[in-house]
Amino acid sequence: MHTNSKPFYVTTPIYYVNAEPHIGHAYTTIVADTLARFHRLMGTETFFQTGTDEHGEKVVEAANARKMPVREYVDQISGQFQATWDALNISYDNFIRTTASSHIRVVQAILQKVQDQGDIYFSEYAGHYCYGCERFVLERELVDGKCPDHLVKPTFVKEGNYFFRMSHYQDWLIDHIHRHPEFIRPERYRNEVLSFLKEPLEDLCISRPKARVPWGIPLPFDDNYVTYVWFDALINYLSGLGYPDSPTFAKFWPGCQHLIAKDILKPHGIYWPTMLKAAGLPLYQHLNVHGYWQMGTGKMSKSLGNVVAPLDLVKRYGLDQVRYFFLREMVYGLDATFSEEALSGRINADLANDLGNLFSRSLAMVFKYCQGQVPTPGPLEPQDQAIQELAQAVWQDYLAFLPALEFHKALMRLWELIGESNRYIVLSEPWQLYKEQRQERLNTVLYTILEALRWVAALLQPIMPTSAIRMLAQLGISTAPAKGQALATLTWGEMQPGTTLSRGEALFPRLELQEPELKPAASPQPATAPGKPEIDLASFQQLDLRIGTIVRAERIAKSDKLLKVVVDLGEPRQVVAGIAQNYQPDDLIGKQVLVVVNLKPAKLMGVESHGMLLAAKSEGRLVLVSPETPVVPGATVA
Ligand code: ME8
Repeated sequence: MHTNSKPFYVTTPIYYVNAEPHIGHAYTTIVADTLARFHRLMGTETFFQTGTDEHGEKVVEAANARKMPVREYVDQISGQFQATWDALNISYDNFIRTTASSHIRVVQAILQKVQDQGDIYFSEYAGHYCYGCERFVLERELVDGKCPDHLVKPTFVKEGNYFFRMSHYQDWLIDHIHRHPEFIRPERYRNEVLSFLKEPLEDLCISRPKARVPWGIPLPFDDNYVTYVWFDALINYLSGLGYPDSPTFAKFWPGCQHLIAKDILKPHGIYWPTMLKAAGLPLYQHLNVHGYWQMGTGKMSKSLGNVVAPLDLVKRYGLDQVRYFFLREMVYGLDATFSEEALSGRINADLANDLGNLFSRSLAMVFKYCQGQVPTPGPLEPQDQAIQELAQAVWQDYLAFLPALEFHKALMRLWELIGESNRYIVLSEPWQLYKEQRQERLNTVLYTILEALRWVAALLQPIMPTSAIRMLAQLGISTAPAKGQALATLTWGEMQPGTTLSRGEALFPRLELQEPELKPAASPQPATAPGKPEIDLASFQQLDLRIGTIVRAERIAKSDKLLKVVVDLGEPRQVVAGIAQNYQPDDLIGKQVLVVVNLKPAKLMGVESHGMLLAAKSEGRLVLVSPETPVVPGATVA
């Protein structure tokens, strides 16, 4: 089968800490996460690195603008990136920061190596400097005299600096790209780099005078200068693996694949390979370049101030829903337009209708006709065989599309299996078979559907990890928490008859489209309770209410009212609840409670609270509100 034994190393760009994460960053990081999960599920040893780029003038400016010491500022924003990736279920193995001493050492070692072999020289330089790009830009790159990425006029700068003899490697690089057609992909970006290389390549200025830019890595051979931020940043891909001596470096570097958007094609497609060559190192395997998420017509970017924060989106639409949308909507390599309408449209059509309905109606039938157990199939008829064959063909294609970054195709193909399974149910009419007491035929049909669903769930694991594991669990497939179901060895017919299934909440609840905006009532309304005005439905719908299971509870020091509680809502969440006089911490473990999850975070007695537990007040006591029967943690309340 498609097992790929060469260890796989995937990287995202290390993001600048000059502003908070937005969905452009989230996209690249989710793609990397999908690839990492895919390769792990294929049985390939995998290393996934992301991180933050913390040197350079822009970062100093951003810290100054917030009146913060630079060190404190970079810690804060880097922490926000890391927390965002944790909340998005990003399974990175290493989060690298360029201010870490382990990285600084490697940058200096590489500079020294390149210097020793004569590829670095000192010279005066005058040119147009774009502070946004943090580099000298060429006249011909400007549009109307402005940098096309930052829409500002570059500044004329003249100073003595160190240069890397990049021009020396021009012919070698052109030859390498010709001989490795997939080195830079998709093809349009390979062509873009080749067309850039048709002009004579200039040497790269790799230093900044310390007097002007103190925040950087000192050159090992001249303490008056710091390293240009790109020469520093690109080396993260080596330092994160423990270059030069670590076995991790030896194992993973040959299978290195970078993910970037087209904004940083030149540093990755030209500077980086020539730097590696000069340092005597083998090149990365693939540079995988994607397009931009656009808002309306322009690129979403921090400098243009039109960004969407990933966590806001996830709070509103659900994590796996957003992950699905990103991968289904954008053709890797091309630009795509982001809108909440497109997102909610996909959620309702593809997830709630197609997949969610298929899953819930199938499970409902197994409960109704087979006591919730996987039935034993009888002899197969052609239409059963057709589903099995389709599943196998879809799987094969999926295994080819995913590593080729053709996520939209992989998902379209998978949705063919979902569509066909829905049609198969309609044509096979299980309800009729039940009425006619054709139990064996009914069993075969239901078994076929359950197997198809198992394949769908297994193949969705890299893209929608939480939902896929939840589906597999409901299908009675127990997977070790961090492992999931292997993809290389999927075999039809492995579901064991007699296995008990479990029903749960709708996987992907339908969204109410065009929610009316929350507006204050035009005229005063009769009060329903003292001090509480009547509210309209839209106001109520602003509340995000969920059921969660308490997994930890403890007293808060010096408080006789407050307990610190951790609730499992599909993900853990800490809430401070004023119920210490009515509940012992130990009695709460395993209890399901009603939680307001979109309450603004607050600090109570110095402890952070992200939500509120709801309790009835009755005769001076607080009684927690719980669902009538247990439900899946994270279930919404409507
Ligand atoms: O360039 N659409 O960091 P950065 C899609 N520190 N992806 C987008 C995007 C958009 N509208 N906006 C940003 C840097 N991205 C350097 C990298 S690497 C050695 C140093 C994503 O914070 C995309 O991956 O500006 C893009 O390449 C990256 O964020 C730029 O991040």
